[in-house]
Order: sequence, then C-alpha cells, then structure tokens
Amino acid sequence: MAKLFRAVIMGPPGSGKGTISERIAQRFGLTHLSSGDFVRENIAANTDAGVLAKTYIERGLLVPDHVMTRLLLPRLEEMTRHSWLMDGFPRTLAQAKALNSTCDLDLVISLNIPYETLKERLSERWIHPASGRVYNMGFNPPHVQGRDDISGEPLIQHDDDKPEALVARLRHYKDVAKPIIDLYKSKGILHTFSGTETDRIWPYINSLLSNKIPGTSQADTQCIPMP
Ligand code: G5P
Ligand code: MG
Repeated sequence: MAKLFRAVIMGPPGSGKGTISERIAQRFGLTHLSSGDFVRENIAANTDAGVLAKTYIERGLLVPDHVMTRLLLPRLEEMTRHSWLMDGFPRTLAQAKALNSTCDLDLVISLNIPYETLKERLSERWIHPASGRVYNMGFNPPHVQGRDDISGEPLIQHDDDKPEALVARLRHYKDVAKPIIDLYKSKGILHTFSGTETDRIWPYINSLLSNKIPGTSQADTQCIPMP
C-alpha cells in the first residue's frame, strides 16, 4: 500500500483554506476534512455539540477545545487507510497537542494573507447551506445571482461572516495561531505561503505537494483546470 499522507492547512478566516483544500483534494486525491463543516453539520443536526458550538460561532469565537477534539479526533481515528488534509484544525496549541497524540503529520501549509484582502473577501462570500458549496461574488460567482449552480437553491451568508463577528475572528487568529506555527516550524514541517490571490499561491502549493506526495509528478501539474 502507498504511504499515507497527512497534512494540515492553517490560515485566518477567508485566507482560502477551503478553496485551496478543494484543489488539493482534486489534484492529489487527499480526503478534505473541514473543521468548520463538521461544526456546521452538527449545528444543522442539532447535536449537543452543535447547540453548544452555535453560541460561540455566532459571537465570532472559537468553539472550546474539548468540543472540537471530541468532534474531530474520532473521525481521524477512523481514517487509518486514507490520506487526508485537515482544514481549520488545529486552531489552538491544545488542539495541536491533541492531534499530535493521534497521528504524525507530514506537512503543514500556513496561508499568510493581508487583513484588508480578508475583509473584502468574506463580505462577498455566499454559501449553499445544504452542500457547503462556497461562492464569492467577485472571484467565483454563481451562474445565477443568489442561487446554487447545481441545485438552484438560495445562497446564504454565514452568521460568522457578518461584520461584527468577522473583526473579532481576524483579530483573534494571529494571537492563537502563533504558538502552533512555532511548534510546526520547530518540527520542520511548516510551509508558509504569502499573497493576495489564491490563483498565484496555488502553483507553489501544487509544486510543493508534487514533490512531497509519492507518485505525483511535477509534469502532471501543468494543466490542472482551476475549479
Ligand atoms: P471555518 O469554517 O473553518 P474560517 O473562519 O477558518 O472558517 P473560512 O471562513 O472557512 O475560514 P477559508 O476556508 O480560509 O475561510 O477561505 P475560503 O472559504 O476558501 O475563501 C474565503 C472566500 O474568499 C470565499 O468566498 C472564496 O471563494 C474567496 N476566495 C478565495 N481565494 C480568493 C482570491 O484569490 N480572490 C478573491 N477575490 N476571493 C477569493 O470555521 C468557522 C467557525 O467554526 C469554528 C470557529 O468558531 C470558526 O470561526 N471552528 C473552530 N473553533 C475552534 N477550533 C477549531 N478547530 C475550529 N474550526 C472551526
Ligand atoms: Mg473554510
């Protein structure tokens, strides 16, 4: 069996974690796991964890560590035969330590995007709640305004993309991420990408992963259609 590959993508809200994760999943066949999607699924299903998480998300706060680890670690433990990319977890040092005791990571991608760019992007973001499909009115608008491309159902804005919640999320990210970034740097697995456009960052990430993931060659990476 080919060696499994485990990666994490970190970055502030709106930095492009979800967009880049989808490209990585498509190009390299990793399973994309999104902590935000897990939380939203639990909110939609009205689970105990979901009801609790909603009170934090609405205020632009992180969901407590014990709730996140209880939601996510069992899921990862089931994935013993899959290569995966975790988007949005860990978000705190405590989560990073919990993850560390579950598995060894091969690589961590950290996105470093200017604050003004993030604010602009998130205020333009719309979601199809049933599928989690994400649109941006400037970057990747739906074919019909306000409607999901596949189902035709209405799009909505997340509560946590609304202005009050957004400012708190961006401010908080930097402080909390620093010790995690330092930890992964000290392990020699951190790769940071800076810029204002996903399309310009993507070729560098594509090239890095082509070199790191067994069986994926750089020659194949030249003509990947952008989703
Ligand atoms: P989430 O869902 O993980 P965030 O806050 O980390 O949410 P988010 O909002 O999902 O991050 P992203 O995935 O980094 O952003 O970015 P994205 O969705 O791909 O891109 C953002 C927008 O910009 C999209 O509209 C996209 O189309 C557009 N875009 C991308 N690239 C470009 C570009 O180059 N140009 C332009 N113009 N647009 C672009 O977490 C949600 C909440 O759940 C809780 C927290 O409360 C969190 O706030 N939570 C956790 N709490 C504790 N611990 C954890 N581990 C938690 N995980 C989630
Ligand atoms: Mg996301």
